[in-house]
Amino acid sequence: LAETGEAAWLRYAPIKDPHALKQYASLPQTAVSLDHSLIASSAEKELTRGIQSMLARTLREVPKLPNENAFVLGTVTDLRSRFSELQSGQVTGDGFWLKTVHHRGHAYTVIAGADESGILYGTFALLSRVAQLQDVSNLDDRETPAEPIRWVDQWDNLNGSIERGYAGRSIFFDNGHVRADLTRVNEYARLLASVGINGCNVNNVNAAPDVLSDASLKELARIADAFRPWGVRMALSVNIASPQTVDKLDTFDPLDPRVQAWWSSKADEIYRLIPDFAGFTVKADSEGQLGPSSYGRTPADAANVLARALKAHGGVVLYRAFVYNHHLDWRDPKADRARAAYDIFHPLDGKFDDNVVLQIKHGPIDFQAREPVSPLLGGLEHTNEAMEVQITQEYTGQQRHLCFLIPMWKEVLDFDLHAKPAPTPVKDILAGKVFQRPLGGIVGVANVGLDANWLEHPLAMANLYGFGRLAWDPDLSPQTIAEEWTRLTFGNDPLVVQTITAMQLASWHIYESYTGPLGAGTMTDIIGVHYGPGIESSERNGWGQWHRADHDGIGMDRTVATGTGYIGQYHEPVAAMYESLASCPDNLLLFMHHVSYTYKLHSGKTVIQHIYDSHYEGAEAAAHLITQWKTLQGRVDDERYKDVLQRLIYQAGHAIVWRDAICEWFLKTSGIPDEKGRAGHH
Ligand code: GCW
Repeated sequence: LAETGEAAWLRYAPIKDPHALKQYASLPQTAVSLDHSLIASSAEKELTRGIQSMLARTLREVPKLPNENAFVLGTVTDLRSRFSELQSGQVTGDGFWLKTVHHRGHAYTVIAGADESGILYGTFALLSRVAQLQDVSNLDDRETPAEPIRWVDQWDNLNGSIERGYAGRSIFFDNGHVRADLTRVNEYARLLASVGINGCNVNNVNAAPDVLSDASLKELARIADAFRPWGVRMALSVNIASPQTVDKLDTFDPLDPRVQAWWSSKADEIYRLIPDFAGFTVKADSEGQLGPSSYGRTPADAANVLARALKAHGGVVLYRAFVYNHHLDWRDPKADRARAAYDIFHPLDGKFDDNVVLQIKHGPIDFQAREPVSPLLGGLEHTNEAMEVQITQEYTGQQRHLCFLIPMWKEVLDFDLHAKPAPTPVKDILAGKVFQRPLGGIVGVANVGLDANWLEHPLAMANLYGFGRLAWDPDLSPQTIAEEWTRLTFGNDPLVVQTITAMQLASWHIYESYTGPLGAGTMTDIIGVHYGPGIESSERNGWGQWHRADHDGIGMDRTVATGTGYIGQYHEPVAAMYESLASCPDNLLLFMHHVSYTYKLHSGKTVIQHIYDSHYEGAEAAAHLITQWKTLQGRVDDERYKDVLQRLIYQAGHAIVWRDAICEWFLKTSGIPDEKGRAGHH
């Protein structure tokens, strides 16, 4: 398994380096878990498995604290009574404390969790350090996750297909049913747990109504069973019309008492089958899904009914703010899809119950290669928030192009929305620190599939890994995350670590350069697959992903002065920065303003010349990825070497297709030649 993709970053490759082996020789030979929960027992088994695989040593698992060096697993509360070293020091949430404790002449490597999950997370953290050849002989590390909601969503359909999934069929469903064999589901939960993810919504947000039928809930409970040993709680996407579609009520009006009673008894039924059920995700009044607007009710009315049904059981509702009119009038210069989430949800601030969380996409449109931070993230003071990001690369190359998204998410997490006079970066808002919210977090749409690599491209797994790491600790740097992932996935050879890290860190910028300029959006096919160049497809239709490029200029005027007014949804001084051409950053210029092709950027180039240059540079940089990868021949196993190589060759070719499609289109449309004479000469 170690060489195949299935193991992902949990390869636990045998450590051969003599110096490292010596360093670990003094690690205990014995392990004891003083906690007897299911999750702690997974932790103990994982520890044994990892040590066996990396150090070829079989741990003796004993029932009581032994009179010899040992790994000791337990909750902080339990272990405090035994080890005075753990008396002071706080660990909360699902956090852990790794500590080397000297007691009665023995050295104990203590893995203490704030709760059972913390024991498991601490175990994975310790094994990760060994895999990265770090010193673990004198530990004293306390970690607490930044936020309570660290979920992945899967857009899996019950027929086994996955909406915007690029790595094969569903690991959960086939042919209308939960699969008989859930081995991969168990493996997936283990991977998720290893980076601290504690929830997984398993079905498409475009939810099939019969998900909540009695028969399907019984099947779904098996998935929750497979998740449970890893502390991953299952959530479900629900269709707001379910009372009508599942049980033939003549209404799904959230304010109708019969509808409310229906949701409560449904919740009771779910918790009888799945005691640790996490909650519901709701996509309503969006892209054809029914919603409360059918009865003139608000999203808060709908969310609260579900929330009240789940509350006594400890469940939450993640209500998606991705609500917009996809039949906008493209002739109307004031129409603007980017405004929708804020316009709809800002007025409802304070109307949602405490176990409702608004799930807000990180940008105001839809996971483009470049977007500003959603102003709604800074526009709610009395509402819990979770930010939604997309691990599956819908608009960012569909796992056929390398695009490491951690730097993008990190920019968003660090962005100060100035929601208060003191700094209010998005990460603090999500953590509930800015407005003292009880809940909050981050949700990544993962869409792994049955493909052996989970995400198809071996290097794409860094996005899933990094998502979990950032959800746990948004202060980690993209560089650290890329290095960790590379060491765990490809080993500790310094050239391998350096090269893959450099490739990953450059990849988003490279992809952005050959696909879409200056914040105009990814110039892809908008109507169907969202793949490959499709410059005109975003225009003259109601989807609202317009760039408005014509003969004279390009860009959406979103200013308050002359445009759609979108910029007014930001607090000052963010609004002023975007409103003025003088201070608007180049990389978002065309998102915020409509300018002529000859407009001069801060960089000194004209917009049109920037379009030509960036696309040529991007395609060249994509070709350079191949050169970089080739330096690793013989240093990574052949199978993955060849696999990645052929994908990079494809990407470089497709980057040329993108470059030429975009440059030729702008050449024809603007009539302004490329001053370097390249565009139009292929
Ligand atoms: O990005 C768009 C996708 C849809 C998706 C929708 C959403 C699940 O193209 O496929 O539907 O967003 O997030 O709801």
